[in-house]
Amino acid sequence: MIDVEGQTVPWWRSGVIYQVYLRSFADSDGDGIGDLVGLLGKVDYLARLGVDAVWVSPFYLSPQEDNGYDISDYDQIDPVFGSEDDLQALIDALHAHDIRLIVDLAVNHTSVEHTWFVESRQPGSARRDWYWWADEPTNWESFFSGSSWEYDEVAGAHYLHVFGVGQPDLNWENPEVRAEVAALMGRWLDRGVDGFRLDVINFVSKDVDAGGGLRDAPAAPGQVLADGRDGFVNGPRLEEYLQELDQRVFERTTRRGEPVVSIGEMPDVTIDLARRITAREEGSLDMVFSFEHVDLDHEPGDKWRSRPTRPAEAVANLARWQIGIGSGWNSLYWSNHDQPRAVSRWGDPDRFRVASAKTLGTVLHLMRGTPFIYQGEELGLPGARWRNRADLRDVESLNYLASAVAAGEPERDVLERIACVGRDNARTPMPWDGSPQGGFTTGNPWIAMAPGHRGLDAQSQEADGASVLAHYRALIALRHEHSVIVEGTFTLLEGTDPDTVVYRRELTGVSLLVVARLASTGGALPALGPAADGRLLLSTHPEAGSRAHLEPWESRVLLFDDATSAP
Ligand code: ISL
Repeated sequence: MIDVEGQTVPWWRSGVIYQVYLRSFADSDGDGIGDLVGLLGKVDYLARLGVDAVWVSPFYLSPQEDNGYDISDYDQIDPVFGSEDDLQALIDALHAHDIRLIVDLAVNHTSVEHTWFVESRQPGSARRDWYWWADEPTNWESFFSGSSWEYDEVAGAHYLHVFGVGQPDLNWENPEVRAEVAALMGRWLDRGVDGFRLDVINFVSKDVDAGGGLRDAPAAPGQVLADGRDGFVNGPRLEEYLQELDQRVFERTTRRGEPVVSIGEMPDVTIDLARRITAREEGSLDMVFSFEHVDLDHEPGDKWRSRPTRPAEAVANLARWQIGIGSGWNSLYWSNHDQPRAVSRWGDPDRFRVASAKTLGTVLHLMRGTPFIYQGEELGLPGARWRNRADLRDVESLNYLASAVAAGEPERDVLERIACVGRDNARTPMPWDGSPQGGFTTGNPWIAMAPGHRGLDAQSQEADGASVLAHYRALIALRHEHSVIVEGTFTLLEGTDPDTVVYRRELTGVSLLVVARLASTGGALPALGPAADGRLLLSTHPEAGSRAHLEPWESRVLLFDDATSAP
C-alpha cells in the first residue's frame, strides 16, 4: 500500500506487472523448456527492472495441448516446470524483492485428463453435470477451429469445448463446481501466492434456455458452424459468480498481509460491464483485460483477417476506456502470449525499432491503469514471423492451418497469415545474452529462438543507457514516483494530425503531458502553448530539445507543477 494524496492505494494501482511465459523464459535443466528455477535465476533482473509483480503462465499438471491452459490437476505442479520446493523458493525470492507472484488460472475449462472429466464421462457419474454434455450439439465454432463439440464414446454424448478438443468447459451452473474452484484457489493462497489472473473468466456463465440447454447461433448463408459467443460470453450469471468468488477468495489477505489481486481476462468485455465489475467499492475484480484495442486491426470475430489500423486509433480506443471505466480500473497492455509483439504490430521494427518500441511503451504506461509488460517487450523484441509449418507449435495455428487448407486455401496464403498473427511469433525464448541459444537453454529450445532477436538480448541492453530496456525502467520508475500517473484524471487533447497523440493527466495542481508521434514520418509539434516550459521527464530523442517538430516515433513527457501553465 502507498499513500496518494492521503488515500491508501493498493500496490497494483501504482505498480507495474511483468508477464512471464514460463516455458520460454529461462530453462535451468537443459530440457529446452523454461521452468521455475530458471525464473528464480532471473529475479534480480526483474528487480533491476523495477516491477511490482510477475504473472506466470500456468504451471499446473497438464498434457500441454494448449501449453498449460489445459489443466489436469490444479494442486500439482507439472514436473516439466519444477517442484513444490522450487515454487516456495521462487515465492521467497520474489517477496524478498517486494515482487508479488500472480498465478494464471484457467477454470472455464479443464483438461480432458482431469479426474473430474474422466469421472464425468462415465454413465451415471455423480460428476456428470460438472461439464456440458449434449446429444444434439449446438452449431458453435471452436476458437481453435472446427466444432465446439466432440463426441465421446464412453459418455455416449458430445461435450462442449470452446477452445481445444482437450479443453472441456466446466459447468458453472453447478454450485459444486463453483465451490471447488473457490476451494482450490484458497489452497494457492495458502501456498503464498499473491493473486490470480483468471483465464477467459467472462466465459463461465453460459446462456441457458428454460430447459438448461444451450442454443444454436445464427449461421451465415451456406455455413454449418457459427460464431457462438452470444451463448457464453458475458453471460447472465457472470456477475453473480464473480461476487461469489470475491466473497470466498478475493476478500482474503495474502501471506504478505496485502489484499489478493484479481485480474479477469475478458475477451469482448464491454466498457459498462468492466466498469461495474471493477468499481472501486462494489466491484468483484480489481481489473480486467479488455480486448477492444487489440481487436481493431482484424475483422470482427476473425483474428486471421487483418484490417489496416493506425496505432493512433488503438490509442484513441484506450483513451475511450480511460474515461468509460469510471471509478473502475483497467489493465494496460499491448502484448501477451496470445498477441503479436507490439513493435511488429503497431511500430516499425525495421526502420525505427527502438523509437517505436519506446513510444508505444510511453503512451501506454502513462495512462491510468495497471501496465503489463510481456517478457521481451521491454527489449523491444519484434515478432518471429514464422512462416514454415515446421516452426509452428501452437494448437490454434496448427488447427487453423489444417482446416483452412482442407477448405481449399493455398497453404502459403494461410502460412502468411499465421506469420502475422499466429501466437508462436510472440512465444519464442527470451534472449538473455549473445550465445547461440541466447542463454535461454543449454539444450534444444522447444521452439526456435527468433533469428531477428540476435543482438537485442537483455545483457547488451542492460549495458546501453539508450536501450529500450533503459526506457522501460524509466517508465516504471516514473509511475512509482509521480502520483499524477497513478490517480490523475485523463484527457485526450484533440489534434489535427491523425498520427500524433497528446494527452494530459492531472492531479491537484500537477499535470503531466504526453506527446507522441505514432508514425514513421515526422510531424509538427502540436500547438501546446506554454507547454514547452514544462519539465522534460522522459523522451525518445533527448537531442531534439523543445524543437517544434517531432521526429518519426518521437515522444516527450512533460511535467507541470502548476496546472495553470499547462495547455
Ligand atoms: O488467442 C486468442 C485468439 O487467437 C484469444 O482469443 C485467446 O484465445 C483468448 O484471449 C483467450 O486466451 C486465454 O485462454 C485460452 C488460451 O489458449 C490462451 O493462451 C489464454 O490466454 C484458452 O485457455
